Amino acid sequence: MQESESSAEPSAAVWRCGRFAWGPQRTLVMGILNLTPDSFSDGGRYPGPSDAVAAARIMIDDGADILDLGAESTRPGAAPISEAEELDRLLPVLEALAGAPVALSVDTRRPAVMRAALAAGADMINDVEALAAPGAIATVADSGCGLCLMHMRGSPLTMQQAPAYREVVGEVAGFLQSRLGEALAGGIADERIVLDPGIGFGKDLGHNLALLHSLERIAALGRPVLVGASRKSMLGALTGRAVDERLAGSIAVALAAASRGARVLRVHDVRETVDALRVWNAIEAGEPVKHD
Ligand code: HH2
Repeated sequence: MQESESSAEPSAAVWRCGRFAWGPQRTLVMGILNLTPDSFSDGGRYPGPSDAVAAARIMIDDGADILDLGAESTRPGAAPISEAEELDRLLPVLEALAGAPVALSVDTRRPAVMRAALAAGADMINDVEALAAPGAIATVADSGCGLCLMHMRGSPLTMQQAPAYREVVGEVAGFLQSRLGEALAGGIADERIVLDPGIGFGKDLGHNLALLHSLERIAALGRPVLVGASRKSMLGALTGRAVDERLAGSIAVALAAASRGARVLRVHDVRETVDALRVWNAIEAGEPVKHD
């Protein structure tokens, strides 16, 4: 296991993720690698596995800590694909990247895909359904993989149809606490888990802003928090910019999230986010921060 940071941390502060373990000293960057024809921002960008692997290598050079491979779009309105199709898109790329010097995460909701991904060398499972599928918890329990439990209201097909909450932060925190409890009861060590409020998953602009504003309440659940807001429609609503013009907005939300305790940022623009975090981290520390 590569200990990227000091192992003298209290255990609640450590996040164990397959071959890696990180303390809270610096915010981690997760680069998005969508192997889909229809993702909202980068769908269809990589015609074949070798194109995706080349893009992954660039993100690694740019300073990503984690790569998140997604073979099924979960954008609002996206229809599910078959398990065979998901595996066909995912495995050639994952196998080509096995052993890479970054954690390899797989964004999936299906236990069979989780199992195949772990066998092919994945360090992490990122599940937008927080391991709700029957058998999902048992599938990952015995591995040492990192796990992201995310909040979503409804399914990608329907989630943006008038989402409503009484008090969005409390409800999202309550959901994540309950899924964390289920995972622990299923034999998963808490130090493997990160929690994600699920920006844009069954939330309108007000809900997303409330969650980001009060991110500390999610962090108060005691696990590292992951935030994925890169290029999302909330940034379009705030700036009027098209998807491919949301870099500045994405950096702003990344730094705001980091300043409120996010430990992992899921982003399309790795190089720019890493640069922004290096500057922000150094100012927070009052001195340059070592980057390994
Ligand atoms: N957002 C997307 C997909 N997976 N996983 C986590 N943990 N958090 C997120 O916010 C999140 C996620 C949607 O973004 P993207 O992958 O860019 O698009 P698509 O779902 O269309 O592939």
